[in-house]
Amino acid sequence: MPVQRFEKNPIITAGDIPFQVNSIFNAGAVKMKDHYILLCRVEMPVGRSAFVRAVSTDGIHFKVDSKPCLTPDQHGEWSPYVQWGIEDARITELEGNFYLLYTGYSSHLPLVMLAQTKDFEQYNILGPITEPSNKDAALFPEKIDGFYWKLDRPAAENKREIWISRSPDLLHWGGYQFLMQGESGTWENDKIGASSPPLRTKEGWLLLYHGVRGFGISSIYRLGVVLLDLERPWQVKGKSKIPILSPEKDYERQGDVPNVIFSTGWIVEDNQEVKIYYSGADMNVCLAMTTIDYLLSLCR
Ligand code: BMA
Repeated sequence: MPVQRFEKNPIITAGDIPFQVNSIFNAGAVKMKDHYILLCRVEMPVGRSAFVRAVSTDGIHFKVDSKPCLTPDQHGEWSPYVQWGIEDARITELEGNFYLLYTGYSSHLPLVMLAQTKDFEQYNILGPITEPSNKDAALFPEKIDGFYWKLDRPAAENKREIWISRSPDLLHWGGYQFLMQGESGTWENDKIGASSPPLRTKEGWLLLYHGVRGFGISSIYRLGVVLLDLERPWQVKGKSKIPILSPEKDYERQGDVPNVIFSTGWIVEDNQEVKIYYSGADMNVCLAMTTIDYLLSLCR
């Protein structure tokens, strides 16, 4: 099934939040027992972000908690690295825990933070797992060849590529390898980054990523899909030739950052139905549906 927007998008906007925010967007997504959990970024009136939880029984109608569940203030010794906000959590269920990889933003520039939770109420903040400048990090949901693996997007000079690295314990990382870069002169010309955490399929690890093309003062953010080898996740097996989702609707074209489709979470059911949670124009949470078979067909 080609990617289809939910007809009543957006599913969450600032008006649904029981406290004052500028915007709500870029939600990490996971299914916990029978509940769909979104960990959404809320930009507070001061212009710095925190996370709020939203819960649903059908994956479409979400109730947002009455206050943020994770804020920069809770970061103790790591506070200097999140002073300007925490952004864009990507959630991976791994060995009975949920891990959040998110951006810590401060005068030191963005870096990747790691936290662990079992219930989305208590969070164990484990600290930075990259130096700045780095963001768009996502953890694989299982060990491969005895190691944990993550994707991220270090920024060096004008390079904005996805890299992969491994760790024995989730805290110490090494074995850095280049994974992929945007194709010049196309929709992903300027930069790319991992969107939603890798999913195991029979043909390989399936990953959503975003590609950006800049036009002077503005940029367009779109989504693509890529397939990585199951045993050698540093090898790209195939990727979509064209974007799977591009800004078209008013709620994707108009907002704080126009012409942005950005995703940090998806949920798969029965190994087939895919719910992609994404945001339009950095202003809302939207839903699009597709299937694993369709996404795999784009990568062959
Ligand atoms: C990226 C991140 C996202 C944001 C996107 C579009 O660099 O900062 O949080 O949604 O840009 O503005």
